[in-house]
Amino acid sequence: MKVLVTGAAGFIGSNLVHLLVRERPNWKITALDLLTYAGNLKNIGSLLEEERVSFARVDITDAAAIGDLFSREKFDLVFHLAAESHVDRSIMSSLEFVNTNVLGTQVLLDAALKSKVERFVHISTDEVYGSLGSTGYFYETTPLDPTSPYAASKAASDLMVLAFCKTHKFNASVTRCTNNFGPYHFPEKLIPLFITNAMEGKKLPLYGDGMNVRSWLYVTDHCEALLRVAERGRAGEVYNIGGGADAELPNRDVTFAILDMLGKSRDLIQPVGDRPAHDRRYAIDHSKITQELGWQPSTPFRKGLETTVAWYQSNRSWWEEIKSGAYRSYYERNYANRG
Ligand code: NAD
Ligand code: TDX
Repeated sequence: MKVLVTGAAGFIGSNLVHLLVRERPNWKITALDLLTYAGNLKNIGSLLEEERVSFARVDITDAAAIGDLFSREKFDLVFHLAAESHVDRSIMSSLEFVNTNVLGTQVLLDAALKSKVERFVHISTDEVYGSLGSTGYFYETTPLDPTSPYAASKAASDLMVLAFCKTHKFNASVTRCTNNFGPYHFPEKLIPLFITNAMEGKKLPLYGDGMNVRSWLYVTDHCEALLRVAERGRAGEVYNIGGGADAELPNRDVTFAILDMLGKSRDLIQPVGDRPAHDRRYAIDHSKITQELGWQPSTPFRKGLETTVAWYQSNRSWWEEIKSGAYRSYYERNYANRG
């Protein structure tokens, strides 16, 4: 089985490659990534020593390079994770989001169709559904109502995949997952940013009133779900993937949990100006994937958070290198005008 993982040096992509190497010993894996600011070859470095894992530095918007790769390798299965993924960056500038997330997906679909890829899994997000009030859930049938340029670009790419399923009888599924956390998470996102800032004794910039709710899923649980969808999911179907009831939490409570685990004072919390159009609450109904494919989240939120905190404690050089590099100028710009 020849498998392509796009975005393989990013957070979820690298965790997926680790899982596939562990759980599917006969698969030959091509890990593709452009290595943007968010991609880090160290995330999969040890795996590249295996003969059955190779790395390709390719831009998914480069139709010629993608076309060559697909016709040479004849992949059986594609997991498509490559994306611009950070909402705050999409608010500052959205062109790269449309390029990578929309055009890049279309380029992959064309190449996959032409080279007769048997199965394609498009990794999307619950953010395409927009924002919930204090009750209710997102279902696969919930209308798309994205509020950020990031979410809009993901929604567009989802629709392109589903259109290929209808028009070309292409064998793809779309997954929509809630917020992930775990090892190799780039420290611009809430959980890794707050863990590492707290470890450094820096302030934790909590947006707005801190009561926006996210549903958290430990990244390995997400990757297990993706494997099930790849092997047993149905063509043209959307599968929601989400955390357990214990994992639906306001940002303030997640922040308290991080500070408590690190033995740090709550005085480190700094309320700052809100994110524009900040979605109030995400909550996923994942009963479809549970009923059809037997998947459900298995890592309780607190246990996953303890593992994550421990990972950042024992991999200090991994995130210190990131935080001391080019990422610093983004950090200064994003938090400069929030008061
Ligand atoms: P990430 O930003 O950590 O990783 C994205 C990877 O894509 C990076 O390694 C980057 O170098 C690569 N990439 C970017 N542009 C590229 C291009 N033009 N060509 C090739 N590679 C390129 O993101 P993540 O958090 O790992 O998210 C992966 C996927 O999962 C995304 O599609 C995202 O929308 C989706 N998702 C993420 C979450 C979450 O909580 N992180 C939740 C649901 C869905
Ligand atoms: O400094 C911060 N302060 C803060 O209060 C940051 C970075 C975030 N927040 C809040 C905003 C959100 O309510 O924390 C919550 C989580 O924010 P992010 O980590 O930026 O994630 P979110 O915007 O929810 O999107 C994430 O989940 C869905 C991923 O980044 C997306 O790629 C995924 O699709």
